[in-house]
Amino acid sequence: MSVVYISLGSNMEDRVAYIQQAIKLLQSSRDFSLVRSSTLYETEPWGNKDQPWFVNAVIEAKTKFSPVELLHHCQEVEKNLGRVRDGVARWGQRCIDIDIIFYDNEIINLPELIIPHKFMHKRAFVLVPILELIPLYKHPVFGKTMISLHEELQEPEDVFLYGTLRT
Ligand code: PH2
Ligand code: MG
Ligand code: MG
Repeated sequence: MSVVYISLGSNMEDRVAYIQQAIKLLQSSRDFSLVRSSTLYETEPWGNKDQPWFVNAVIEAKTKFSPVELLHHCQEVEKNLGRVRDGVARWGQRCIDIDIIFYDNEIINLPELIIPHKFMHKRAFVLVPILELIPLYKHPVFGKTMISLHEELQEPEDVFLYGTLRT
């Protein structure tokens, strides 16, 4: 079994419901079990500011999936939730984003999958929730704890406590 950290985010419709639903669907596989989750945060958009604010959380899970299998599992859940149910198929629209942040201490550089997540160390919306779970864990590439990476953020986007998950 491997220990993984996964970031979830939504900025459409009922954001919390999408995150709850995503966690439920992730757990529908025998090869994936939730260990614990961070609280929920309401977060200013990072990158393109011209979009609604997000709700974000990070979960810790145990899995038998390989990294690429886990990616496919996450993508399958995104696909299941990403469908706009208004009669018109709009496959491109996404209301949930599920990103693998860490997979054990592995460093993976495949065209389809980069672990640790390429931008996690720049994002308050990932670092703040992950601080609740593994403050002293050292980033496998940079060798710095989550606390130091968070302290080093230059102009962090706003992140506010929003509530707790039902798991
Ligand atoms: N996801 C992005 C880009 N920007 N900003 C916030 N606050 N939360 C996100 O989940 C997020 C983002 C691309 O995946
Ligand atoms: Mg993302
Ligand atoms: Mg993604």
